[in-house]
Amino acid sequence: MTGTIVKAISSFYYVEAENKIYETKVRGNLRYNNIELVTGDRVDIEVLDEENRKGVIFKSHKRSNLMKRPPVANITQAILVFSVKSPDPNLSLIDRFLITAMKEHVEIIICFNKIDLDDEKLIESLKANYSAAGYPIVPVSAETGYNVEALRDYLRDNTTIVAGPSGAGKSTLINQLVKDAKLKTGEVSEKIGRGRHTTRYTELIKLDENAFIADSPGFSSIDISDIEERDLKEYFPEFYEYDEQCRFGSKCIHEKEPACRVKEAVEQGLIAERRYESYLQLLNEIRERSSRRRN
Ligand SMILES: Nc1nc2c(ncn2[C@@H]2O[C@H](COP(=O)(O)OP(=O)(O)OP(=O)(O)O)[C@@H](O)[C@H]2O)c(=O)[nH]1
Ligand SMILES: [Mg+2]
Ligand SMILES: [Zn+2]
Repeated sequence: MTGTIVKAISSFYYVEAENKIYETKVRGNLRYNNIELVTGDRVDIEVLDEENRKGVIFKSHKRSNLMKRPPVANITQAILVFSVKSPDPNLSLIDRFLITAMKEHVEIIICFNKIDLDDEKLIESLKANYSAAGYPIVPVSAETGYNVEALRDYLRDNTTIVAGPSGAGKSTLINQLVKDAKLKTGEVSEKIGRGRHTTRYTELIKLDENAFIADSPGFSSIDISDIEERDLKEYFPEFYEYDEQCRFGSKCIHEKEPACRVKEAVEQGLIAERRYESYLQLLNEIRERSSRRRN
């Protein structure tokens, strides 16, 4: 039988096949290949005990993509959840996540949660940062249910990972979207202003034959060291339309070059300054890392 790993806990893999969940382990020969199976992987299993739903994985299928943070394979879409406050959104972390998701050709929806707390209308400047980049932005309150329905259409025919920092409200949101999900949620610590890492595993929930949604553990950092300096600009879609117009054309990395149309667009307010600063910061980070590697 072919199935999908819906959850991985140490050496146990829970595999959904023919609408049943089997508890499986990986057969020895597969382990020698050194492939670490993750949630979302397609696998062939042999059922050892139908009554108790136990089996063994003897083959894993080729992946269409693999994300490291959160660890998940074969997804088509990510709903990136950050709260407008409590905890405050870390913009650099948003940008890093966008890069890693784009790299794996994952569709992205940015979801700003806890709108019910947003007395200062922080959402406006958050939206302004990302509107030129073209990602869909969906403000919601997972607590009150406000605008959660706007996400539902996106789920159709997709395998969606819900990702974001601890405490942003990922599990609360999925509980609103999926009637019997009953995922555990946890309070944000007042003292440190962060979530308590309530969700421990990336877990796929089957919505129908063609749609899955996955809850995932919160993350607080994302490594982008596998991106090359000259490729970084590809991950900032709001730069594309100006790229060719720089004096150095597509060779321009929009940093210190003269007659750079991207820098001009930033000055004209066509590209969010905050995003451009983030770009420069990541550029430096990539450089520092590669010079350290050389030494
Ligand atoms: N005010 C408000 N609180 C919310 C909202 N959504 C979630 N919360 C609260 O935020 C806290 C964290 O929610 P979780 O759903 O556990 O967050 P998570 O992103 O799953 O966190 P981890 O599993 O730790 O990664 C809980 O106390 C929720 O009740 C919201 O829209 N508004
Ligand atoms: Mg959670
Ligand atoms: Zn330029």
